[in-house]
Amino acid sequence: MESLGMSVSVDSAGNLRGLHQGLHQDAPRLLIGSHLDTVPCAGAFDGVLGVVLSIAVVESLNGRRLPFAIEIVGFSEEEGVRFGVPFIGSRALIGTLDAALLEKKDAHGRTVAQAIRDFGLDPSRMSEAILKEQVLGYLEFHIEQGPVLDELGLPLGVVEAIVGQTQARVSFRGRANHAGTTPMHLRHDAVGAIAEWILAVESEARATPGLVATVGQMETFPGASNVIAGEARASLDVRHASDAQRTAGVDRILSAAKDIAERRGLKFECSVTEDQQTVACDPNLVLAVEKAVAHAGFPLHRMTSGAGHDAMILAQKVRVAMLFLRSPSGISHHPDERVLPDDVAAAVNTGLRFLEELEKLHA
Ligand code: HGY
Ligand code: MN
Ligand code: MN
Repeated sequence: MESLGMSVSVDSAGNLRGLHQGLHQDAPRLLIGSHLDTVPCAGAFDGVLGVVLSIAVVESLNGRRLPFAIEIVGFSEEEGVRFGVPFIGSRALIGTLDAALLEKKDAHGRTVAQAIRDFGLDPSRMSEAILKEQVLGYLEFHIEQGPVLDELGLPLGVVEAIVGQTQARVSFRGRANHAGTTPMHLRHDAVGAIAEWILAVESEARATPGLVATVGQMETFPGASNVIAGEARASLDVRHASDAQRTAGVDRILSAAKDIAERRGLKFECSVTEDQQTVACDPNLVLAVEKAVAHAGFPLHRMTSGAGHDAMILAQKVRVAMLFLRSPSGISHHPDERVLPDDVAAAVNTGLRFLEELEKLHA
């Protein structure tokens, strides 16, 4: 970004921020970008493609100034893998990265604030990360991460809404005991209970159209092969385009857990770490993205995002829209995640057309 003459900084949340000045000092600004982090054993495109693609869009301006500034943001810690809470970087821009979140601990007991200091940044200056200028909106470039565009044979998708999500941590606590001497009818086996519950999670989701529910992480304690597990902990990720359907699904899944724990003589606990509503993209911004796709010569397809994005958080303060790129074979959060170079070129071209659309509106 510096080689493009952009001023670049890293804010107190670790977000990478590059500014391409507008024609006037106090020009409003357009935000574009995505996140820099990803998940374990991931592919090479979730998040960071959107940041690099944004830089390519600014590069294709060849230094031209517009009636608005362009700020490229590479968000830190969108996935929530380390601290169990997603969207940490983007919360800093809207001023909700609060003291409670800074005290969240990772698996090694290090807090968000300590991780920020370890990175050489100062969490006490977090307020400087908050958006203060007049913002025209935020356009996020991102791979679809699902099969829709690939099955339709389309390079690009225009996102209308991003589905809401519930993230939670659950634990089943029974009684550890000797694996060899404890008869089956005297056991309060935490792994047996959580295994039964995980199957109930899957059958609930299968039975509810549009509901997806995932247990991606699980730990058992004490974790020895000849000890009946006294405790089992797991993550829960539930999503649905309708907030009412999502919360009803979560309620059914959690009451199934309570029934299983009661019947097996265990204690069940749950703490919800994220309850993110479904977010609608701004209709006018979506229209501008659609015009840009059409002017760039590509077919139009509106869609909903099953994946969560920083745009959900920015939407609390500014207008947002997203442009999706096709995910060949619909794979993501996996080393086989791919993009097609022609689709990347289509997205850069569309990004440029989008700037021209905004230029017409703000000349
Ligand atoms: O989990 C998600 O939807 C995104 O990858 N953070
Ligand atoms: Mn992701
Ligand atoms: Mn992502």
